[in-house]
Amino acid sequence: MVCEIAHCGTLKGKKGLIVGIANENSIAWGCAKAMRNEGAEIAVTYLNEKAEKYVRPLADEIESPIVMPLNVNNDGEMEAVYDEIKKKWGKLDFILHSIAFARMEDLHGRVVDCSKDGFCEAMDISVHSFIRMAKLAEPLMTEGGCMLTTTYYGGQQYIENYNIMGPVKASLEASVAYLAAELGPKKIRVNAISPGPIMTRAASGIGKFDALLQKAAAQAPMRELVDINDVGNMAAFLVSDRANHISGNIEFIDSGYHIVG
Ligand code: 0WD
Repeated sequence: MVCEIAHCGTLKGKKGLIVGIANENSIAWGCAKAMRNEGAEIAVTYLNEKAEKYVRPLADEIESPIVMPLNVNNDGEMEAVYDEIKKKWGKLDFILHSIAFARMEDLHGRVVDCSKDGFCEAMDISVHSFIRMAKLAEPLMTEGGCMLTTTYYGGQQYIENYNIMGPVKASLEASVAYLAAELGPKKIRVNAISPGPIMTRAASGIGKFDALLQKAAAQAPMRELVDINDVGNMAAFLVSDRANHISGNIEFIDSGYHIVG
């Protein structure tokens, strides 16, 4: 039983795929909980065998009927997930892409020093995987749908230590606009959520992340950090019919930091 608060089931009957739960601190987990609380059924993936032991108990908690491995680097794994969704559900209402990757030397180095291979790998895992997910979801979203990804303010302006992830997130945000334009006629909405800094495993790879957290807490208009439940509530709203004309947006959820940072 995951429901801690009374809910009105805004996602009752909806079926979604969430990619990017690594553990209970993941942004994707905050989204999964909030969406399940609103009545959605959720397919969950885990990166590999090592990750499975952290992800499977969480998937059980939200009664996920589909729990499968997905490393977007591995040919065929994404297709297998969508095949299973097609077989079990025959349709899909939403997807959440909440993954990113860059090699340590690129994450900690200057953009100007980034290798071609490192650049391509970061773009492939963090951006093109979203495009691939969208392509496979499109035919299953016969009654429209919503596609979400996760970005960061460092894609819009220079943020110290964000390094190669800045250009990567800029590309992800541009992809959101183009996918939204292309899929809009099929009533498929595409948006990105842009949270303020949250301590997660991926975040711990960013240099001086503590300083980023402190700065956000001190300077955001609301003087507060956001957490994965805040992001989850926003995501659950965006995939609901209540958001049915919201598309092509970068939705900040950062206590207002982006207007002062
Ligand atoms: O402050 C933050 N934490 C913010 C994160 C602020 C704004 C945006 N974001 C973004 C991240 O850039 C990312 O796109 O949110 C997304 C989710 O990140 P997260 O929740 O902060 O981090 P985490 O819990 O680590 O989940 C990301 C996961 C990976 O975890 P690990 O810890 O193993 O790096 O992305 C997955 C993996 O589970 N991932 C992959 N999944 C499939 N195939 C792959 C891959 N090749 N590589 C990483």
